[in-house]
Amino acid sequence: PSVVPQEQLASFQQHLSRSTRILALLGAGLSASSGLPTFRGAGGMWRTHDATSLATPEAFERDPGLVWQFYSYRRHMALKAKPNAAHYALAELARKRRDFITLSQNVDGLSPRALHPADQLKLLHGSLFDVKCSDFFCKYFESNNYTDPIVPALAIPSDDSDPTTTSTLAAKEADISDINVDIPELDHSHLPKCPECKSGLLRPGVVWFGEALPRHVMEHVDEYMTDEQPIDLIMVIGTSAKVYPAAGYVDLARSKGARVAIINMDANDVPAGGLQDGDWFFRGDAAQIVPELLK
Ligand code: BJW
Repeated sequence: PSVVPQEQLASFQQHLSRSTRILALLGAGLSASSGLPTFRGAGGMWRTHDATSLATPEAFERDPGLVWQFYSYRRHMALKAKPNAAHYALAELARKRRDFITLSQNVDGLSPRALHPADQLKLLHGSLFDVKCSDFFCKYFESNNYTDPIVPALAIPSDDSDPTTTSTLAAKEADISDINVDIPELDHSHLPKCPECKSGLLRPGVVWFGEALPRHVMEHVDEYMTDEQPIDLIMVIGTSAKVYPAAGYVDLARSKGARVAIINMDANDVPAGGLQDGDWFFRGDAAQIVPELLK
């Protein structure tokens, strides 16, 4: 059965069929039904830490071991997760419509794994599977590093509390996002080192608060946004739209004529400025709604 009101679905699909320049802005809610937690609201805590408080250069400076444990856990979970029907539907739309560009805030690698055409997918906040040197003066950067764990000290410990686990069975993994599971304190000697400068620590190639978004990505997005052609549609999928500059693309697209379609679980999570005439709000799980909208 359809999860989308038929009248709204028809008007959205009619507009989509007439649209040429189309954008999607993606957030963590897109991957929620693949089993990956979002940042804000329920699930936004990692141990005692607000997930966003670990996504800063200051947190890495203060305790790189803790920040690596957080990212190593997320790399592991993302590798175990599978793209959902929405990732596939967006990738399919991109293959059909070459003027459709996806701006993703997600770092989980699920859109690339759904074979979203790479030239139409802009990773605004980098990727968990990019790794770079944390030394400002060293330019070492590596993409598609799927080594899990990236160093032995970051291996997920096994869950010794599970009585069914024996040394001959595959050990059940402990959930280190839970504060009741002990994790070791890790210092520089345990963490991945830069193979180029040999002194800096490696860090995840994601964009932390206060850091600039990747230059080549920004240049491409700026070019798309400043093109004289109007933008017809922006789909805002599974994002609280509170983090800039990403959130600002909704208004920018509006100013270029775009109609806005929001797909979100939470009726209150509308972009700054609220809902406007001509917007659609499709409430529910993106993994169900997006494939239906794009059918
Ligand atoms: C579902 C669902 C289901 C759940 N189906 N829906 C202008 C104004 C004010 C502040 C600023 C500004 N410009 C810049 C700033 C500062 C800052 C900022 O924006 N702060 C705000 C918080 C106020 N921005 C920055 O610092 C950025 N850098 C910058 O501006 O640099 C300037 C500069 C220029 C030149 C030189 C130097 C500097 C960088 C921002 C980087 C954000 N990074 C993070 C971490 C990435 C790494 C990692 O993953 O760990 O990105 S923070 C985190 O938030 C992550 C996400 O991509 C991002 C957005 O979160 P998202 O995806 O929206 O997730 P949630 O959890 O918030 O929302 C989930 C949504 O899904 C909810 O709505 C749910 O309801 C919904 N949902 N299940 C459908 N099944």
